[in-house]
Amino acid sequence: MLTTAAIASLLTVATAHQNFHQFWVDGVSPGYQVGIRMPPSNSPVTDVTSNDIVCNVNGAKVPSGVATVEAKEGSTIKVQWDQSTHPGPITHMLYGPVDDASKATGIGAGWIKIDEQDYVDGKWANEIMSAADMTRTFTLPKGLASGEYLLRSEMLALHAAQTMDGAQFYIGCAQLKITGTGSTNCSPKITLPGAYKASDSNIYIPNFYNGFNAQNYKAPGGPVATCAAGGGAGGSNPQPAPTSTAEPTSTAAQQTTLTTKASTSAASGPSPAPGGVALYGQCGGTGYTGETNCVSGAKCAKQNDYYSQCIPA
Ligand SMILES: [Cu+2]
Repeated sequence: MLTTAAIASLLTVATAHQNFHQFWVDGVSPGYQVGIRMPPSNSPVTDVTSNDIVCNVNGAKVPSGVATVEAKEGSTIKVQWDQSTHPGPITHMLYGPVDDASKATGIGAGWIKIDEQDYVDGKWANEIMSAADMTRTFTLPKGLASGEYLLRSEMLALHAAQTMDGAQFYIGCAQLKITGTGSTNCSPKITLPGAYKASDSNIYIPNFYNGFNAQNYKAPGGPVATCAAGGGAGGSNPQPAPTSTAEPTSTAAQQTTLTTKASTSAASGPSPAPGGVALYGQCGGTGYTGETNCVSGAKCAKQNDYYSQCIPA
């Protein structure tokens, strides 16, 4: 039986679909809907065996015509989605390296999970994101091989998961050009489509409104990857979470530093740096009013109309 509240939420959700619409790399965004393969609508994918499960409807159309945005291993990534009242997790996956992200469909093997947030302290990821302007922040793994990648952001909505094929997958893929120092082999690898089955216990949940315990819920796709070099996928994954803030491991310390840096620059905007903009910082683009000179050893390179970035000269 559905409770009155559950029925009310079913009635309101029809207008609550969502898209992944913007992201920031180390506090800098290429712009609204820039660098992302935007689907033709904000409707969900429900057939997990369809190619649409990879990068949403039309997401496998290549060349994509979408800008590829520079990042580096360990970069802090912040994604922003449209407002969502659908209960469920958010997951991030990476596919690559490939020569040209704009020509990669992402269909097949080669994905790894780098970030996941499920149900924490009585709140689903969408609620936690809602309290943070619909954003989720995580880091790219360390030790990645240089090259281009697809970054897949998935919000799985479970409000109709009590029905087979009722779970709703909202998906967006961004294109990244990542500068890395390694050739890290991360595992486990995920194949899309293929990794998800309609009957999986985290996709089809008959008792979702009747006794389901969300505490133990884990999003589809298996565990967050671990990487041979550099240790851990680098995601700010809260689950293995006997609070590690006090733990003096270098990984924890670095993640804290990165997160702090990102929120500082997001809050203060482009700051005029003495000697010029740091490597990989923004140095130009529509609407940009900050410093346009790069530090010595770097030059300002146009990514797209919205974003120029300091890259090694
Ligand atoms: Cu919806």
